[in-house]
Amino acid sequence: MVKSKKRALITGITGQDGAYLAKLLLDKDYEVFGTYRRISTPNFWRLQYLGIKEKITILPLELSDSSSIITAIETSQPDELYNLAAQSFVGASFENPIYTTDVSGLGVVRLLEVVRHHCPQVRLYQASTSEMYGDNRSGLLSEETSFIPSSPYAGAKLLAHNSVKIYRESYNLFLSNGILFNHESPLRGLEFVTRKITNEVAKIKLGLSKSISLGNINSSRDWGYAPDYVEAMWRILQHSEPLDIVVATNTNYTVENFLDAACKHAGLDYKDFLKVNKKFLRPLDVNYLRGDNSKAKDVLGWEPQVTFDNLVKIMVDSDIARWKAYKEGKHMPWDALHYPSENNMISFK
Ligand code: NAP
Ligand code: F7E
Repeated sequence: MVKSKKRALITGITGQDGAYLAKLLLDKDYEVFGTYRRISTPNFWRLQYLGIKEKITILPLELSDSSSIITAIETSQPDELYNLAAQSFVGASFENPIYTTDVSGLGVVRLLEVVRHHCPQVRLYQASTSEMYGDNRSGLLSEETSFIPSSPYAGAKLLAHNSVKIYRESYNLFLSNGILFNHESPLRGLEFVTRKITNEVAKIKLGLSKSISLGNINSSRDWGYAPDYVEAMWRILQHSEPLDIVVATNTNYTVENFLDAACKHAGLDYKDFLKVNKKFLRPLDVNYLRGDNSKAKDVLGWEPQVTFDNLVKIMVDSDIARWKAYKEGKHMPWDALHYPSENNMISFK
C-alpha cells in the first residue's frame, strides 16, 4: 500500500473527543480512520455537526472483541492510534461494573496485544483520566501524585494506564498516557453534569422546562474546553519520547458554581430552578479535582485557551441556539431531542 498522508486511527470517534480530534487531524491533513460500534440507531451526530462525517473512513470496532481490533488496525495501518473508546460515564460504571472493567480496562490490554503483534511501530495515545486520583484532596494533582480510584470506571482506567506503562517498558513501544482532567463542550454527552446543566438552562430560558435536578452540587472539578484538550493529545504523540502527562487548567469550581454561572449568563437565578435529588448521588464520589499542568506547559508547550467563564458561555449559547432553531422548525443533527427525560430513568445503587 502506498502511503502519502499520515494516517490516524481514532477509536471512539462518535464521542465528544473523537469528533474534535478527527476535525483537528483533518485540518492537519491526516487521513483519518475512526471506529464505531454497531448499535440499532446510528450515532454520528457529532461528526455531522462538525461537517466532517464524509471525510472519515469509518470502521467497526468493539473493545470486548479482539478480532475487530485486529481488523481495524490491519485495515487502517495507522501511524498514530488514539484510543478514546471507553464506557466513560462514572455513574454508569456503578451500574455496569463488569462491563466497564471489561471495556475500559481489559479492552486496552486487548488493544495493546494487537499493537505488540500487528503494528509495533505505531504511536499510541491512551485516554487516561483524573478520576484515577480518586478523592485524593492533596492540592494540585500531578504526575507524581498517587492514584486512589473511587469507582469501577477509575479502577478500569488505572488498569489500562498501568498496562500501557508495562507494555511500553517491556516491549520498547511508543505508548503514552494523557491524564486528562474534565473537559467539556457543546458536544459533551447529556448525562455529564455540565451539559445537563446548559441544556436545561437553555430549555428554562425558552420556556420549555421549569427546573433542574442535580445530585452532589458541592463536588468540584477542573473543567477545561475539549478542543483545547484534543490539541494536547496530538502534541503528546508528536513528542520525541513516549510519556505520561497531566492535562488540566490548574483551576477548579463546584457544580453549584457552574450552575450559577450558566444561569447568570442566561439572565436567570439558579435558586429559582434547582432541585437536589438523591437519585443523582453516587455510592462513592470524587469531591475535589484540580490538576497541575506544569509538565504539559514545559514539555508540550500546551496551555488551555478557554477560561471557565468562557466555557460556560460557549455551552449555554450553543444549547440556547439549538433549542431556538428547534422552536423555529429547523432540523439539525443533535442529541437532546431524543434523550429520555431523566425523571423516567431508574438508577440502581
Ligand atoms: P464519550 O463521549 O463517552 O465517547 C466514548 C466513545 O467510546 C464513543 O465513541 C463510544 O461509542 C465508544 N465506546 C463505548 N463503548 C465502546 C466499546 N465497548 N467498544 C468500542 N467503542 C466504545 O467520551 P469522551 O468524553 O469523548 O472521552 C474520550 C475518552 O477520554 C474516554 O476514554 C474517556 O474515558 C476519556 N476521558 C474523558 C475525559 C472528559 O472529561 N471528557 C477526561 C479524561 C478521560 P458510542 O458513541 O457508540 O457510545
Ligand atoms: O460528574 C456531580 C457528580 O458525570 C461531575 C467523565 O468524562 O470526567 C467525567 O467524569 C461531578 C460528580 O463527570 C450530577 O457526582 C452532581 O461529582 O459530569 P460528571 P465525572 O464523573 O467527573 C472524568 C475526568 C472522566 O474521565 C469521565 O470519563 O458532578 N453531579 N449532580 C452530577 N453528575 C451528573 N452526571 N449528573 C448530575 O445530575
